[in-house]
Amino acid sequence: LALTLGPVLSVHAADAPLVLGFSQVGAESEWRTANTASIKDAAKQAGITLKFADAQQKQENQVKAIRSFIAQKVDVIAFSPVVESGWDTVLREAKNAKIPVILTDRAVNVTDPSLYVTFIGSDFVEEGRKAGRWVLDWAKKTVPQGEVNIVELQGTVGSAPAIDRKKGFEEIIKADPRIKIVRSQSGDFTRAKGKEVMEAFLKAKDKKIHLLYAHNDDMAIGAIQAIEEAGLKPVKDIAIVSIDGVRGAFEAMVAGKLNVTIECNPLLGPQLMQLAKDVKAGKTLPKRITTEEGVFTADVAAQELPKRKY
Ligand code: GZL
Repeated sequence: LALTLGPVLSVHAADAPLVLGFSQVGAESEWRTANTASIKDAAKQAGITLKFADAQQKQENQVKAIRSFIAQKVDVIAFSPVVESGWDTVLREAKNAKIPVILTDRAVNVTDPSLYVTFIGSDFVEEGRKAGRWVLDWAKKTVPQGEVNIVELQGTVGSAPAIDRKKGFEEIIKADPRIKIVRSQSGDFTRAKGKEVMEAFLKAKDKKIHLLYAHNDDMAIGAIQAIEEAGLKPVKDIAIVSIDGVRGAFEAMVAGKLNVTIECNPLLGPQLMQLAKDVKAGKTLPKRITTEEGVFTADVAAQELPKRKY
């Protein structure tokens, strides 16, 4: 009996669609919207059954979602962690349940790296460095002498992109001692919060602000509204550098309201689905997979806009 049933069972098991549980940060930005669309479309294309949970940017909701995926005995769990720390316990529960975990977009700080199989996402430190290099060049050309005061809109407190984009930027701008970050606060990656914090920066009126460094385009777009409402001109009065490369950023550059955006690719869906299949098939994967990204300045925005996929 075992002999006759064996092949049938194995054939059936091989055909059952892979079930992937995905815990998403939230819906805080254009980048996130594009990232979610890429994951959902790619699951459909790949014939993968996707269980998708939106955490509204709360870590406890991501922990709950991962526990629910474990209870449902999904084949693979993937998630974009809203913050770096606090994952050891729930990832150990997944490991004990023999469910492999793939990290996408953002990294985690865990004591035991075997708690996840691989991490696919951008190099945020390099993104910060790219922004810093653009600012060094801009400062030389635009503010030839005297102090160069920068205000910074940080991403979500404790998130890998916020920590690393700050780190990479500061590593580069220290080459020019005239350049100083005079105010820095989190705008939580959203337009609304970015506008609110920029309003506060502008009200302070203690130092002339030469440039805004925003950790994502959505906060930059919010800040542009604050700058205009304060009767100032974005780019002309306050230069603006941001990260993501979403459609809104290209439109702002075409309108002459943003200087440059550093690309951060959200279209990780197809690679994630292939990784889930590889993990299920027992393949060994590299621990870290990065995505290639560019830098887009206002002078190329109009020609690039029609080509953008997010
Ligand atoms: C970066 C991603 C960040 C984006 C923001 O990979 O984690 O989160 O830069 C998004 O737009 O909110």
